[in-house]
Amino acid sequence: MRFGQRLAGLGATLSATLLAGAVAAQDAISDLPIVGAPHPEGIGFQPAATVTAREQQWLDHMLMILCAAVVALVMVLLLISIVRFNSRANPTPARFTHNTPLEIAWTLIPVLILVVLGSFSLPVLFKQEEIPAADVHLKVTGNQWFWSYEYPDEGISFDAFMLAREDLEAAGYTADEYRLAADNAVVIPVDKNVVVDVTASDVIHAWYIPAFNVQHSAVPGRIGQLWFRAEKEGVYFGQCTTLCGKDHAYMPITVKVVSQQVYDDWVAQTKTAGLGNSAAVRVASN
Ligand SMILES: [Cu+2]
Repeated sequence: MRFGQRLAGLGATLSATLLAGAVAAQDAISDLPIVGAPHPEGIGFQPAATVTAREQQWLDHMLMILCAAVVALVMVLLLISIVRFNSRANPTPARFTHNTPLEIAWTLIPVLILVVLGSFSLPVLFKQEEIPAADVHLKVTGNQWFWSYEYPDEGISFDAFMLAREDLEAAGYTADEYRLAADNAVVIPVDKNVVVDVTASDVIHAWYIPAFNVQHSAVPGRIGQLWFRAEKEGVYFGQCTTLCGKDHAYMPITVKVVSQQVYDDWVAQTKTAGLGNSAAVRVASN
């Protein structure tokens, strides 16, 4: 009897500790700031949250400057031609057909521009394509119209459906995050290499997180790979970016980047308790 009581007491203490740990992990996950989200009337990139995103954004800005310079040069040459060589200003036009130095110049300068473009863009492209050793391995499957996630090394799997408007507040989101927030978020540790296998179960989808600048088609029967290393804790939103049917706009992606400790707690908690889905959303989605 006494032993039984002790055992019961020990069990209660253990479950209270586990519960407290689970609640702490849940609080740490739901208190994160929203970092990667679109803004009304925003036209630029979301703040880069990975090295590859920063490099790609830098490349984009550099290319914009280069393109603007080329456009400006062509416009100036056009204007000079219009003003100086119109029929009134220049009634007897020159009749030569070749100018060797000029032809060499307009061949070499574009070649030089292309070499500059290639020398900057190829390393960025290769860095994105060379998949490093994974600290966390994630498998993503696109479905009509929700995402399934699997952490093969941890034995965790769950589905993620879009949160209905009325469920946003309870899940820690505001009305602005409607169609961005999913009922279950992908949780990953900060400053760790996350390697993602991307596939689909029915039609082609695409997994895209703007702040990480990662995007990959999810093709049934094929596995694509991408990787990222998020530098800042917070919530990041993404979307399916391949038109995949009538509810394509209603399968958002929510990624939560947390500390290693919170991630470990989340893994332990999810392994034992699992993750459910919002029933209302599931019915609405099907
Ligand atoms: Cu889609």
